[in-house]
Amino acid sequence: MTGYFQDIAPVTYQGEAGDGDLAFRHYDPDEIVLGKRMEDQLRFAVAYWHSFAWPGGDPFGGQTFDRPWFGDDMAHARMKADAAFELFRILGQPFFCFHDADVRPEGRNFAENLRGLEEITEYFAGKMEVTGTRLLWGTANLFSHRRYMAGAATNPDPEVFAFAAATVKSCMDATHRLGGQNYVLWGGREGYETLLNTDLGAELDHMARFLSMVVDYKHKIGFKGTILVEPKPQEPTKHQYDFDVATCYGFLRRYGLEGEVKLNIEQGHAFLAGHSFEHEIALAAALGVFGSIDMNRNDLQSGWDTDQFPNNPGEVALAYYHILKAGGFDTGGTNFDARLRRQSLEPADLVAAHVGAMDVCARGLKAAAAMIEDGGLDAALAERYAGWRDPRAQAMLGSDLDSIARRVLEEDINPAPRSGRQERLENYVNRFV
Ligand code: XUL
Ligand code: CO
Repeated sequence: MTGYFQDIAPVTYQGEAGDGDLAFRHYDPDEIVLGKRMEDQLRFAVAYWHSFAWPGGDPFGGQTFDRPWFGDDMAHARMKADAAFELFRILGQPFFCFHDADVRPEGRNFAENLRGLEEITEYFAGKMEVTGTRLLWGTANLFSHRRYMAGAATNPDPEVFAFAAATVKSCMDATHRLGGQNYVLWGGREGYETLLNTDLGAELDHMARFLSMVVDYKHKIGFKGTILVEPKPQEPTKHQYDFDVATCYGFLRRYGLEGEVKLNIEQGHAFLAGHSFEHEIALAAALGVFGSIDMNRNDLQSGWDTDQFPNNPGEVALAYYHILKAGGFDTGGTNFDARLRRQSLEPADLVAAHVGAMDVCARGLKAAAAMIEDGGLDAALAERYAGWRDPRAQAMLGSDLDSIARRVLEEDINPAPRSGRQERLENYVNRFV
């Protein structure tokens, strides 16, 4: 116990009439939503990365947060873990996530990093056993240290590739040891700044070999979780190879990995790629590679990755609508890869950020479930595509341009445009959120 959160009591569900500052008004873990407990539909995870490791800097100023666990040794790493598990107890969310660099001190070489990671892994294992908090995913930070400034798997220096491979092996071992449900790879610096110094084709081949080795190692150690790649179009590098869902899928297909790797889709990254979050989810589901989500949005005006906690029920409702339509989460879940505003200094701010986000997601999930139960969007789709249920339309898909052209002439096919009814559908959605 660090006592960091002092007298903040575990947050409870109080319903919409609840007047507590730190209370759930929509997130009731036991409420049944489409046949499953809400907790099991949403599968919330708290991310170590922003909630405990982020110092509160921006491009114009450094650290604003003054956490007692900021310090680069094992004693501070354990204190950080104590505070993290204290927050997990207050929130009662089922999962957490971490990067290796968030949880152990930065060693002088790989051996020191490994020792720190192994030590904290055992410390986590003890705490997880007592508290019941589980690991949604583990990952390696292959982007913060200066050795990775020109990439990890795509670095022109093979020694960086080797260091990164050893690091990922150690993080997969830790994730496996802790019963992680997934292992994530976000290629923070797998991309380039200028083609003047970049062999793009070689870098893509190296990245694919790296990912294939990850898949091979998963099978070798008997890790049953899902390997997830996280798309992001730019930031930190100008051109990132994992641009969006479509790009990642093309990459996986090209290298024969589409049956082994799924995607962790982040709302803010979808915005950066010029897509809506639900587009990315629906596309991944349609391609059979939907895995998990990072539910943190960007500021729509600032145009960069602000990693805000979600605060718009309408947006998250459409995301969960597509997740539920795709059958819900399997090994994935809802991770808050989100940071506070840098002025939010009080321990209660960190609790409030998660409470609000969990409630926004719960509200969105309930709205999505209600839309599914009502069936209005399904009915509208069925009507819009009704023509394709005609056997002649189906037969056309198996024919050829010659025969289609002949039929258009013979039957004088002359289609009349029909309304897309977008406003009416938007109004329909707003009735549920
Ligand atoms: C960075 C980001 C990462 C990944 C894991 O934009 O989203 O935190 O989620 O490395
Ligand atoms: Co993320």
